[in-house]
Amino acid sequence: MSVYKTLSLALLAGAAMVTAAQACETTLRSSDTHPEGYPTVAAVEAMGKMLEERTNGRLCIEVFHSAQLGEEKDSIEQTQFGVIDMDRVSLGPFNNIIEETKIPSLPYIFRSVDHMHHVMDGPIGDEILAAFEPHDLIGLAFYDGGSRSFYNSDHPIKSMADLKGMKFRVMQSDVFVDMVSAVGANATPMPYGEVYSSIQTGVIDGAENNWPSYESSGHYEVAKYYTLDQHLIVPEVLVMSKMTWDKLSPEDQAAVRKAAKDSVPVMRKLWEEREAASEAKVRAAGAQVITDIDKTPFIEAMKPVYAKYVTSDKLKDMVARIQATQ
Ligand code: GTR
Repeated sequence: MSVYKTLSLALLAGAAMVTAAQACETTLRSSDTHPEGYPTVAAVEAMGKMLEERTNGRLCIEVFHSAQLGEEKDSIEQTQFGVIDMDRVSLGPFNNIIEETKIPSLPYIFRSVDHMHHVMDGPIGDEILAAFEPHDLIGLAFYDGGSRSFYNSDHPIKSMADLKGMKFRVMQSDVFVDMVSAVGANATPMPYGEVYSSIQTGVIDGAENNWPSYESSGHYEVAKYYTLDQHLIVPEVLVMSKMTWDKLSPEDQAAVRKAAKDSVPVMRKLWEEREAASEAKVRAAGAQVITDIDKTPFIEAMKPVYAKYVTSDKLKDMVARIQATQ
């Protein structure tokens, strides 16, 4: 192909991109801590495509992945202030702000991922989404975060006793600090982006997360002992800034809500595939996975966390309804 032809093709492609971008009247900026291709990032991109089509280009979404707009705690504040339009975050970093989010963040509250889906897809999920509004955020949809387990750089954890005195990074939430103390270890809350180097330099012994995060963050390279104790099944959430929301017409608000809900099955499918792929990748890279772990001592030891955080009648009722959900 001649240089001239290559150049003109490139110019044409550029022109097409400009037209596509210009076709969007409003581009919503959405934050995510994960890299391109991660299920949460891909799901919000899929939502953006649906929204663009359904609003005839009135609304588009641009996902800023890899924490380009900041770590989760900061991105939440920026979203409350309307600097960021949308944010895809774990429920964990909301725990210290919105009390309802503490309940699905309790250790072993869900019996399985299916149980979590039944709860979060129903009225309890709706109540939790509604709890965001007084905090200048609109709760749009829940995504999957699988189950989280402990991993570390030092030795295989085969029972609770092996955790004693170790230092684990947790998300910035008091619930998780107490959860780790309850099993005899020490918790260090810190942003996700600091975990790799903190393990590498020995500031902490390890952290806890699901397969896709353990893999995509590269933490398995510096902490190869992964124990499948599955202490948390914390859903993830997609929120919009109330300031952005209030600028949208009722019609566009409905379109945003619907596209967010419609992105959930897309996300779940991507999640299932990624969980399997991530597990296979870390195992092939030499991660030592301890699967035959008795969870009962962990469940028992973590019970005081419920006593500390489930104090009001409202929260007690929510826990009881979750436990009664099949
Ligand atoms: C991941 C989650 C992120 C973030 C991260 C963390 O599983 O998808 O939103 O919360 O964990 O541990 O900070």
